[in-house]
Amino acid sequence: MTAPRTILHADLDAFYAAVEQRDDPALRGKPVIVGGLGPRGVVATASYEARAFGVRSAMSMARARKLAPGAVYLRPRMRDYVAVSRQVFAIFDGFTPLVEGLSLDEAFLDVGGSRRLFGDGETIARSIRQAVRETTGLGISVGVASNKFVAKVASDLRKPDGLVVVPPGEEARFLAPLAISRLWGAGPRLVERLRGLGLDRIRDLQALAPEDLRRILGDRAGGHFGALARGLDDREVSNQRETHSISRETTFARDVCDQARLERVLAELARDVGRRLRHACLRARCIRLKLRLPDFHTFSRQHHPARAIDRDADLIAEGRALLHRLHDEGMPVRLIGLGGADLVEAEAQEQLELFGAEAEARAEGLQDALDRIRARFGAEAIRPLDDDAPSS
Ligand code: TTP
Ligand code: MG
Repeated sequence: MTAPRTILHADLDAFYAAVEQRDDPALRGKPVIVGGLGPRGVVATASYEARAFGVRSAMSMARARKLAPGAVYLRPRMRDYVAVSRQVFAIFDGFTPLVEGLSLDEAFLDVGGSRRLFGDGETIARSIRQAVRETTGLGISVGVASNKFVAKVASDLRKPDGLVVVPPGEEARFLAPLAISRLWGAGPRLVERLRGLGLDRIRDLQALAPEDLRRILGDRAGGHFGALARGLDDREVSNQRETHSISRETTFARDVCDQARLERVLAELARDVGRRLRHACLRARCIRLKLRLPDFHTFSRQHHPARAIDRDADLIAEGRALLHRLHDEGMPVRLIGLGGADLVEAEAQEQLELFGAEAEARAEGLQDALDRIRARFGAEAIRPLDDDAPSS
């Protein structure tokens, strides 16, 4: 047996709002809500004081104003948040080369190789929390575990300013009392369905034989949730910044001829590619579409948009245009794939300021919100693409 890994998940507390409170002492201890202030604005985040009123990320500003009329409302200052994010990632980088950034304020770190230099997982977590506090003045919650999933649940459990360590071997016991919605990929529909069967806590899934869970959820989802419920997850921490292309493809159970359906699947793929690009703070200068026919002949076409892109809508539009160049209605397709290549660092904020348009800022904010919703509820993380169910 190989030695257990040591994985940290670190996530700043109420990130944008915390920066605002740090920079304006008058805001400390007060409900602060950061987001789009226009008529269709969305909450990016709320300080923990504002969360007490029920305000949450991705909620409409209109609703937030009803819940917390006395709160301080601010628009995001992305340039400052990006600067803080760089400081925090520089701290992470000081402890291990294996840092996988998930967004500006959140990363997985594999610190297994750092023990001789910096101590065990808990020691490193404490050092990181202290360094972040000293360097940026912000609180960061950290989970320490033998894998990514358990580390992520752990970092979230005692927020804000939490440190939760799950020793190797304790994963299942740690997860047992928690809600099934904590399982990566468990969306509201799945949670409802399981609740209908009297399954509410992770321990209820642990108590089922793996075959029974597969019978209930199907092979793929059953296997996935059965493993997660037991605290098993072998995904590796990968430094995504080294990626040269990001792509997704899917093979259909039965060949698909219908172009409308291909477009729908392509949109799902584009959204996934977009989410991964944005998480890695990258944009694609080249978009590639791949089609494989039933006889395994494989074709691809690529296009260089006028500027590097990372937004779902842009990726979908590029993918569609390529599909129309490559596919005639009625032509059977076995596999479809979409990828972004020729990747460049996003520097989204500089761009934002250059373009200066508020619409742009709002589009970015909304996109971020969508990513977060998916990251949390991740329905499509488990929805089989070849079933092609429309997302709503
Ligand atoms: P999160 O880490 O999800 O949230 P948070 O740091 O504000 O609060 P906590 O981690 O303590 O729960 O997201 C980090 C930042 O990303 C957040 O400060 C603002 C931005 N964001 C959005 O713009 N839209 C969203 O829907 C979410 C969830 C976050
Ligand atoms: Mg956070």
